[in-house]
Formats: sequence, structure tokens, C-alpha cells
Amino acid sequence: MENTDVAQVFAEVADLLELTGGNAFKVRAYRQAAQLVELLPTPVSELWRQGKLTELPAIGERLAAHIEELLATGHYREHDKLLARVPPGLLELLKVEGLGPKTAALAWKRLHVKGLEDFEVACRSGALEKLPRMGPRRVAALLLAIERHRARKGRVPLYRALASAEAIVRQLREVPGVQAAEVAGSIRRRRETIGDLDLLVASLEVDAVIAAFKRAPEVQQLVASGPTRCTARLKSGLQADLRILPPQSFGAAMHYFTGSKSHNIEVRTRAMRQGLKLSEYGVFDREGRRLGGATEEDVFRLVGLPWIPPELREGAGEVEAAAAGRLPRLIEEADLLGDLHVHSEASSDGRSSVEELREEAGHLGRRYLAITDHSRSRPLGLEAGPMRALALEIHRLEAQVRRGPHLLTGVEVDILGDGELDLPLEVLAELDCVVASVHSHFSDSPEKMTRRIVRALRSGVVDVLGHPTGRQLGIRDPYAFDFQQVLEVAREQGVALEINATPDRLDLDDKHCRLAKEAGVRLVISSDAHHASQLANLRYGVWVARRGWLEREDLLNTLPLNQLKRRLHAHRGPPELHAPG
Ligand code: DGT
Ligand code: CA
Ligand code: CA
Ligand code: ZN
Repeated sequence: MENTDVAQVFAEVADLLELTGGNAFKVRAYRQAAQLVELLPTPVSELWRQGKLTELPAIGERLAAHIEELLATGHYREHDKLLARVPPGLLELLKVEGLGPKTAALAWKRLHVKGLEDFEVACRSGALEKLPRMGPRRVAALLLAIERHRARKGRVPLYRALASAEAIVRQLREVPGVQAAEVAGSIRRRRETIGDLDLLVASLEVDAVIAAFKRAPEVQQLVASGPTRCTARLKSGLQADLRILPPQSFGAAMHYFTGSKSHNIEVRTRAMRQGLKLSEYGVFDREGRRLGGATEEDVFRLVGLPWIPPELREGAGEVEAAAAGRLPRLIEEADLLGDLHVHSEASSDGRSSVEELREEAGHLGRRYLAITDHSRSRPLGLEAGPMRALALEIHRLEAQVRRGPHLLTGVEVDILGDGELDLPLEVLAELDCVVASVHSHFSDSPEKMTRRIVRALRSGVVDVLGHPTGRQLGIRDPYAFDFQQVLEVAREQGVALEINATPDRLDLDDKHCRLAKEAGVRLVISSDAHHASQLANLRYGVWVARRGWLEREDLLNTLPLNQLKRRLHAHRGPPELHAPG
């Protein structure tokens, strides 16, 4: 049991006591103990073993006995007793800003409110308004706070956390005495969704760093602070943990707080087997002598490992692979030579012209670009005639305008309800790059969805399966189908699977990427840009690919144009489908 767990139990006991009208002194004692334990640099379990618990301020004999009970049994009877008296949903209610135990208890006793949903109903029905000390303005404020609470509760997609984390870190680097400031945690590992921000600073001037953090425009208020760390609520509703370390510990802390937890446990176990002690402060020998820890490279070197890229640190075999010298050479953004899924204003909902897209892609260093507008079943999608006309226009631009990346003709064609494609095969066969995607009937049974996709892949004209699972982060779950079977058919047909880099799609995800690689299926990273400014989103897809252990050879859009073209045409079905021109 870690300090944060003990602190959480105590904080919850304080809440429960308040909800049940417990003694105010007792409530305060538990809250103080919770804060103290949370910020304690040493594990309470260690202090307990040394019999030093009561030496802490705010911990008397009784609290010490409670901590002991908690550590020894993993439970604490008074906590359990209180929990049994209160509807579990009431505790969540307390996390809403401006909603304290008094209000929650009142709503519970008078209106039988048992949780957030009930409470919201009581707000909207006018029932809450009539209670003492309420009124319409207070209720309106509570409704807004409930909304913010909901937004906060879930994890947010990476792109919503990354920019503010980087902005704060940039400001902290300007503070006198700061030697380094970096983002750690799940953001550094580029997880697709983020719980909270973890920021690390190397400095001996703790107060100056905390003061600057507090002043940062992204920060709303500090919610906790201790001798070398603090936690803030950001204006976005997210929380940020800031830790300040002496420079000699910075690398060890970067490693520890980048995580993941399961990666850390594996590396620490390995260190222990070698007679070393690894912590967020450094690497030490049996006698407690510091061997290193100023850089992450130190940490890995001292435990006999090469540096492991953060995207791999999920405890999913990376430590073993590193030890065996078999880490993948992960794909980098610069390896991507082109983008094979881009929408233009020629159709669909694209808002940039082909020329604008080409120009921006050129700025980003891409060498080729496939214009893949929607087929006729989509709103504003193209019928066969206009699709051919667009392809001709692209050929013309490609031939006449030599500036910028090469243009490829293409389409994002719908996979219809029965697995047929939304345009005639001979039209599709004329195009350089055919992306086929499911945009409808998401609730088909897994069997039917699998049949639809398989049939589309066997059409002989499909090059890429677009956003293969259809998920949208926080909006729509993936549709259900037999992914393994689709992988088999994709390999047999030479169809590539897309990593759609739209930041709230990221579809395929990292786990699917790894499965695809193992199955010998190639992938492409595509922006699915609907505006020139979105072409840069490719980097989100690169991070997914890296988390999925992908290397340059696993991707199609790392090939130079002539090889890519050969590859796109080679796998296509019966030759009679290849219309001339
Ligand atoms: P998140 O915030 O849920 O998106 O995910 P993380 O990975 O950022 O997790 P967080 O913020 O709770 O902690 C940051 C890192 O600190 C985590 O990746 C590993 C390290 N860490 C946190 N708690 C523990 C722990 O109990 N044991 C170990 N070994 N490491 C931990
Ligand atoms: Ca975190
Ligand atoms: Ca954290
Ligand atoms: Zn699509």
C-alpha cells in the first residue's frame, strides 16, 4: 500500500464523516493526516516498520493505530462501516466543484439523492432550489460545475493535453536556476488518452519554480503543495503534477515518472537482481552509494540496458527485447514520404483546394500526396463522372505544375452495407490509391461486419482499409468484427491497413498495429486531412505506430514514389480490371 492509497482512505473517511454528521474535530484530523501522508517523501510503511509513525506531526496514537491497521490488513474497519451507511454515488458528488458535504447531505436526506444523476435531476426539476441556502443562481452554478466535472473525469485525448504540457514546460525553463524541465507520464509515452499531466523540473530553487508554475496562464489554481512538488488544476479541467528535483536525480525521476508503472516494476526488479537499488532519486549500490541518475541514459546503462524509447515503456516485452538487443528501430516522422488519405474541396467536406494541399504538404517535406475524396453515398461525395474528372484534373496538375510533392489520384470509397464498393470497379481501378472505409451500419453484427470488410478487401481494387475500426475517442466505440480474419485477408490480398492520424480517431490503435505487424500486414499512416492545416496531424499517427513497435519497413508510405506505385498496382486483382489510361 502506497502513501497515496493511505491518504485516499483518510480523505474518504473525512468525507464520509461529514456526510453522516460526524464530529468536526475528527473530520479535520483525518483531512490533515491525509494531506500529510500524501506529500510524505518516505513510504509510511517504512516509518511504521521503524516505529516512527507518531513522530509525524498530525499523527497521534489513534491515527497511527489506524494506519497500522490499514497497512497490516489492507482495510480499515471504521472506513468500511461508514461506507456501508452512505450511498456510494454521494462520494462522487463531492468531487463537483462548489458542492460540499453539507449540500450533498441535505440533498440526500431531503430529496433522497444518491448520486450525480439524481443530483442533476434535482437541480433541473427545481427541487434543489427550494432547500435552505440554495436559490436559482447557486443551482445554475452547480449545473455548470457538474458539466466540468464530467469533462474532467474521463481521460482526454492526447492532443488536448500535449500543447498545454509543452507550454508550461517552456515557461518553467525560463525560471532562473532551472537546469531542465520536461514532460513525463503518459504524455511522454504518447498514450492515446491522458489522465493527468506529469511535469519535472531540475532545480534547487523550489519556491521560484512553484511560483512560476502558479503564474502560468494554463494554471487555474494549486490544489496541493509540498516541499518539492505540487498539483494544480488547469483551466482545461485537467490536473498537473509538478515535481522539482535536484539535477543529480533528474534522469532517475524522468525514468520513474515517465512510467508506465508496469515498466518501472520490471526495470526495478532487474536492478534488484543485480544488487542495485533504483528509485526516483537515482541508482544506488548495496551500501547506498550513488552510482548515477542525472540522466535517463545513466539509469538504463547501470541496469545493463540500452535506452528504451518512452512509447515502448508499457511493460509489454520491451525490457526483455532491450536486454536481448532486439529493440525495434522505431519509425520516425521523417521516414514518411507521403500521405495517402487527403480530402479536397473538389468533393466531400474538404475545405482546401488541391493546390493548397500540395503546397502545405511540400512545406511539411512530403514527396507525394493522394487526393482521396469521398464516393457518392457520402453527403457531397462524387459520382463516377466527377470522380474521373477530378482524376484528370490531378493528372493535368501533376504534368503541368512541377512544384511541390507528386500528386496521386485516389478515392475514399464507402464499403456499403453488403460489402460492395460505392463506385464501379472499373472507375476505382483507374485510380492510383483506393482507400475503402466503413461509414455506415456501425451496429451490424460482428459476423456481418467481418463479411462486409472481407468482401471489400477481396474486390481486387482496394489498396488501403481506412480507419479500420471506426472508433472516435470519447465519442464512438470501435465496431465489432473479427480483426484476425481481416488481417489474414488483408495479407492474402496485399491490402494495407490505415493508421488514421486524426487526433480523435487514432485508428488503428497501438495494439492493433502490433498484431498487424505480427501477421505480416503492411500499414500506412494517413492524415485524413480535410484542410491543409491538418496535414501535420501525421505525427499523431507516428506516435501510435511507435507504440505499436512499427519500423520503417512495416509501412507503405515510407517507400519512394516509384516503389510505392509499383507496389500499389502489383497487388491489384484480375488484369481485366485495369482500364487503360
Ligand atoms: P495517466 O496519468 O493515467 O494518463 O497515466 P500516467 O502513466 O501518467 O500515470 P500517473 O500520472 O499516475 O503516474 C506517472 C508515472 O509515475 C507512472 O507512469 C509511473 C509512475 N508511478 C506512479 N505511481 C506508481 C507506483 O505506484 N509504482 C511505480 N513503480 N510507479 C508509479
Ligand atoms: Ca499522468
Ligand atoms: Ca500524475
Ligand atoms: Zn472516412
